[in-house]
Amino acid sequence: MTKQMKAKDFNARLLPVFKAAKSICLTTHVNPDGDGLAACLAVKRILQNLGLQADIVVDEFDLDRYGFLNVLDNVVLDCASLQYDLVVIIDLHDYDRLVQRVHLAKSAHTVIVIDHHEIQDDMMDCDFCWVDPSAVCTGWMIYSLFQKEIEALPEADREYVGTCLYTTLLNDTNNFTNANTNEDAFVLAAAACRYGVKPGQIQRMFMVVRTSGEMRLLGQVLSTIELYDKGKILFMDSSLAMLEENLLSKEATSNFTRWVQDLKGVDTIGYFREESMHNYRLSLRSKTINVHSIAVKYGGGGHLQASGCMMTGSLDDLKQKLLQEIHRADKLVH
Ligand SMILES: [Mn+2]
Repeated sequence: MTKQMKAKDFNARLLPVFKAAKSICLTTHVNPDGDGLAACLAVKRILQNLGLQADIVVDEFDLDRYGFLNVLDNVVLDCASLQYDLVVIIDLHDYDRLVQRVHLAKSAHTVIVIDHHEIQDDMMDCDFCWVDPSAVCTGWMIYSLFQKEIEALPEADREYVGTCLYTTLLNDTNNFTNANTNEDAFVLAAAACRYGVKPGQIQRMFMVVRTSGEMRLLGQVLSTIELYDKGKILFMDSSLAMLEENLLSKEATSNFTRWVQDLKGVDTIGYFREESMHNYRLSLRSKTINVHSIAVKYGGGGHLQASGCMMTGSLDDLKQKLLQEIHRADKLVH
């Protein structure tokens, strides 16, 4: 049933499907990030201006970071009884990371997937999809699908959508520093500026760590840094005790790889976050090897140079295991 479409065909098919839907749900992966969530917010505002109402359904989690996008006024926290005619899934393509919202996709009349993660054997059933791993962020995909509609928005809505889309760029390019940063990123950034977005303002609101507790936690995590292979491989970790001590939830650690990914001489990063006893969420980043293939082995996924998975075991064993995986992994061809 799944139809992979090219952007142009997809664009032509999309609006009629939206207009015909009796009810619309927009959703993204568990622990929504600045790409998937802000892309949903942009689509919701675009649809509103076309006279269409859509709910954004997310898992319950700490949404404070997205306060500048009025996120609380715009999302519905998951509720088992919800059901929609059309479900649009942004920034993921598998059932795993939909978690409690799988029933939304399975009970919908029509399912559309818009994503840029690498596909394994994990594509969910859907009616239309556009999955393009070369897309810088899903915000860019939304921009290329709805550019005409965005240009036609009233000024305030256009600026809001621009702010959302700029946030997706900041999130997935780490402020234009990740390897995925390409010409499209700057085309979208330029459009956002034209819509009234002030890049420095959004960067401060979205990316600068704000609380002293978060900074202290960051310091503790950085102090766990261990180097291997003459400094080319960097591991660090955070424990539940560190979170408790700083009165923080696990959300606080979500972007910590950003602080180490450009260190001189470091090619590959593994960040182990303790989620429960002997359960670690592993974030992988690399300039030189395919970390996606490692993540997939452990039931995770993501992108060639930025992926994640869960690993179970003692931290020391997991580090040894990961070192072996990194040594065996395919080199990336640049
Ligand atoms: Mn993304």
